[in-house]
Amino acid sequence: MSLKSTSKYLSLILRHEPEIIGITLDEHGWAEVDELIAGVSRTHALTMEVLEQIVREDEKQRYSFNEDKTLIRANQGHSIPVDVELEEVKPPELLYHGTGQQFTASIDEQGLLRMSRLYVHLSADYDTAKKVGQRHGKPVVYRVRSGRMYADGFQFYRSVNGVWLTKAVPARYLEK
Ligand code: HQG
Repeated sequence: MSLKSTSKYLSLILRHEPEIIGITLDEHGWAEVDELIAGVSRTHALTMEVLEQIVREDEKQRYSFNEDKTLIRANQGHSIPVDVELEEVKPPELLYHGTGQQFTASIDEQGLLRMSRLYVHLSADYDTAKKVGQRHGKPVVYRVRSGRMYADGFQFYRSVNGVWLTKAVPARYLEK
């Protein structure tokens, strides 16, 4: 089993379905490291050393340990309602959102909705957004006029791994 597939499985557990290995997350999204390793290692080779390597080397820095490494959580991307203590910050003038061509008619009408996640996910750069879009098919990148949204009172958050989050983006702030 590759580290990548183990990491994907960790995302599923720590963002969406901890119950598949019989664990729960606390209100801040933390899982007990011991319980996580015990649950995951039933199907994926996982030791503390491997978990530390994943947290350290993950290309998007998706996970964090607490100080004494007894707890672990995903930094963003959740569908279950947890409060990962996101930092509310003033966004840059523009942010980017990549999606699949097939969603654009709906997005042009409704704006960006959070769908199954807690927030709409935005990127600081075009290339990252394009890669996110490719996950959904033929990629389309929207420019989000985040500076204007902020001036209009919308709140933005930046996760510790640098992903920008907001509750929704009305269509009037989008450009293709
Ligand atoms: C689309 C990955 C129709 C939205 C990435 C997206 C990201 C609409 C899809 C993170 C819509 C939801 C999140 C509307 C939005 N009508 N479709 N009104 N509004 N959509 O996977 O942003 O690798 O939940 O455009 O890198 O693709 O997992 O969100 O295409 O940061 O760490 O609905 O997940 O990170 O898809 O991806 P998702 P996303 P990881």
